[in-house]
Amino acid sequence: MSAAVCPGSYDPFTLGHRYVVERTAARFDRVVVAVVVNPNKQGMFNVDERIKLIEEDCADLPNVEVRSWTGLVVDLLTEENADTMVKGLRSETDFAYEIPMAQMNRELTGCETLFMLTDPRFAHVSSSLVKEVAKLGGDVTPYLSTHIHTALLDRISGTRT
Ligand code: COD
Repeated sequence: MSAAVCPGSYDPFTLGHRYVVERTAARFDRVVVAVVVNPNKQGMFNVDERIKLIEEDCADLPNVEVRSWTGLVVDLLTEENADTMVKGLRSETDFAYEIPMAQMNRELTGCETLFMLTDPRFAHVSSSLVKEVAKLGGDVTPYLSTHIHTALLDRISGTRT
């Protein structure tokens, strides 16, 4: 059984992330979407909230599961019996950032990193840019599922505590 891990901060999960997960789910028997905890970074959504939002987003993908992880991502792959990590690529900047990590990860455990090119509609989309635009009153509906868009606006307006 083939298995892949899609790690990320997912604060929040965007349609760019969804595009990568959906395409990965079409190519692997099992996909683990891992919300990687960064103890030094306070997100807009806590880890449990992110997991719930992603689970709702991926409810139509039966071979996708969502969990949290703290530590080296390659150790998660070992725990999940997965030999492939999938990362989304938007630009050469992403690629340059990912190359040393992919090489280091392969040296650490032999884990393979597969790069999935994003759809041009999402090549400029990041969680941080979406949050910034939304905070300043811009329209981010093209980049988020409806329930995540609602959660984001509620959080910004303070109606979601
Ligand atoms: N379209 C397609 N892909 C996208 C888009 C988009 N619009 N936006 C983001 N992505 C990709 C990113 O390139 C990334 O692959 C993934 O989706 C997650 O994105 P983010 O923004 O949620 O998460 P990041 O970029 O903050 O990454 C968090 C990670 C935990 C994945 C990263 O920090 C990491 O790999 N850490 C490794 C920890 C570790 O094991 N360290 C040792 C390495 S050698």
